[in-house]
Amino acid sequence: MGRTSRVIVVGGKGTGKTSILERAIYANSLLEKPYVPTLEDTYVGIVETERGTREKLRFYDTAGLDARKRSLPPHYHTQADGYIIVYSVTDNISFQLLTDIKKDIDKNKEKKDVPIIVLGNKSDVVAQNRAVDLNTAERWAAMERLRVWEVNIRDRNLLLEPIMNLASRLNPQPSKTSFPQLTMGRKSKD
Ligand SMILES: Nc1nc2c(ncn2[C@@H]2O[C@H](COP(=O)(O)OP(=O)(O)O)[C@@H](O)[C@H]2O)c(=O)[nH]1
Ligand SMILES: [Mg+2]
Repeated sequence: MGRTSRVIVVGGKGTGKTSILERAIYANSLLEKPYVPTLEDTYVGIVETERGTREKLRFYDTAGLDARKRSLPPHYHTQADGYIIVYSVTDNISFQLLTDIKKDIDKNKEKKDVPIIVLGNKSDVVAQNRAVDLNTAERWAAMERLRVWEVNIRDRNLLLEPIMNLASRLNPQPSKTSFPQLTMGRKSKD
């Protein structure tokens, strides 16, 4: 296990950022609980990666954004090793915020290649309440070279897969294959 990676969780108010963390990290469900807006909280979790290693992640749960407050305080970006961007599939405004959120991340990040996952939360109620279709979300994500997962907090496994994907990209293993390819691929003439 390497050092603890810092993951910023960002998105519109009420999209389920806190619920996702409570569910994914502690297996708690906030579904029936009264809504409490978050000021700021952190969660520490050990996440298994696709390589079978374990990584320690500290998640920064942020106060939600809205049409008037469209960006995070800058100190979050200087701390970030990765991001979870959350919108709600039931709330088109929360989806529209993604463009600004992504721009803000790009602008504030000197370090290239910060892994980002996009979660379209509340997929349990799409039958009655869908406001953002998956195609639209995927088209936007493809343009930004991101991947989007529709999730909900009833199904914890749905949450763990994208978080595992993020953890796997946070601490990439030094590649064992690229070095031999580099040295053996082309021979110099002399
Ligand atoms: N149906 C449904 N409701 C959810 C889901 N996730 C969160 N919620 C509800 O959405 C509201 C806002 O959740 P919260 O986690 O506080 O949102 P935050 O402001 O982004 O942290 C709460 O009433 C949650 O119970 C979900 O996956 N499905
Ligand atoms: Mg919250």
